[in-house]
Amino acid sequence: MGGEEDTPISAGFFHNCEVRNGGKVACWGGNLFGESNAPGGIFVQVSAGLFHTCGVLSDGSAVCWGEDSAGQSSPPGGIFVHVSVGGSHSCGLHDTGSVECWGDNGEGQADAPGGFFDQVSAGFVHTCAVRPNNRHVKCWGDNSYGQADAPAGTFAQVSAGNRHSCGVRTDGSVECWGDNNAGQAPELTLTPASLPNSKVGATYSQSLSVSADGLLYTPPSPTFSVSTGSLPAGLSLSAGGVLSGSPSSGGVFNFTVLVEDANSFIATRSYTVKVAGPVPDLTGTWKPAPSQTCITGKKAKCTLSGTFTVVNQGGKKVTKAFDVRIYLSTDATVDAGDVLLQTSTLAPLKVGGQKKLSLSKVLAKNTSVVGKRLIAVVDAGDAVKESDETNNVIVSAPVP
Ligand SMILES: [Ca+2]
Ligand SMILES: [Ca+2]
Ligand SMILES: [Ca+2]
Repeated sequence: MGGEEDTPISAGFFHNCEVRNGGKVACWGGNLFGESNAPGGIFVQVSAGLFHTCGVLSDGSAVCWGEDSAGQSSPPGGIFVHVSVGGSHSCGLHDTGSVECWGDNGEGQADAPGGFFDQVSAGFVHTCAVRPNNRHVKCWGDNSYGQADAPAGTFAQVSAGNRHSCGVRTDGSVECWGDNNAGQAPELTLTPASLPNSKVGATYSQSLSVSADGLLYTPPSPTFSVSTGSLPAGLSLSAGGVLSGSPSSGGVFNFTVLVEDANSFIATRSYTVKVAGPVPDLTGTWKPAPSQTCITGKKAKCTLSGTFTVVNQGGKKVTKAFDVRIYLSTDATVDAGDVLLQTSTLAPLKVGGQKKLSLSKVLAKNTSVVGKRLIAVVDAGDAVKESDETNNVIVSAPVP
């Protein structure tokens, strides 16, 4: 059955036959009706079906064995180029170019049309053949699943199956028609349909998978690869379908993933992954360290001085206004007991940009700030998304 006529081995439903060196046919597997009891003789071709087998002898005559309840193993005379065996019927291509079928004709599967063919394939209850002049495929017999509705176009070869048919087009592509529910012509699908975006330095891990629309087909040993485009730098795709790594540069990356299974069925899908570029990172320094200067006499007073420099040490400019709050604290943490001395609103700050904040506070009489600290909170309220939010609280050394 099928398109096996050009190879020495023919796989039937339950048995297999092979033309061996010297033309002897050997069969193995099921033998319920004697379909594996190959006769002697020199064969040039053999075709195994459901419960019967036919072959072409070196003199061009057809010979069949196995079940013959519908006459499927009783070939007509004449010279054959090849034979093809189906469920309960058989067909042969004569050397004249005509196709002749025999056996069960309950669905018209043995009603070969007239005219010339150069290849014939008997399916379970239908038959397909190729016209030599225009390479058109003609099918006849059971069409319950559309298996006899051959598409238009030119074909090099056709193979009739159980409830479907497949043809090799003259451009080399394979097309199948009929019942697609048994997975004989699986359409593979790559999932997910899209991939999440990422940002520079983030950990990335996404698993791709492949499935088939055929209910009975599981793609064996699928192998994933990038067929066009390029992955974000820092990411790689494993053969098992895991896209992982850490993007090292920003940009928009378009690429196509191809998956191929052990039966050479393939699927592709195009993806776009955007990698956000570097972001701002605000921080700062207390330099020089805060100090207290006092004058004595009639106008005795003390002044607390400090200089804080805000810096954007990230890879992207700050475009939003942001607040810097400076507290006076008895310890090294910002908490409810601290005194807010100053709030400064700053914007913008380019990459590498700095802004110096000077603080000068006249202290109330009998107030001591010795041992206390100034704490700057950069981007208080978190107006700016930064690559590092942990360096936004900068504590000064204790005031001497
Ligand atoms: Ca920061
Ligand atoms: Ca505190
Ligand atoms: Ca922030």
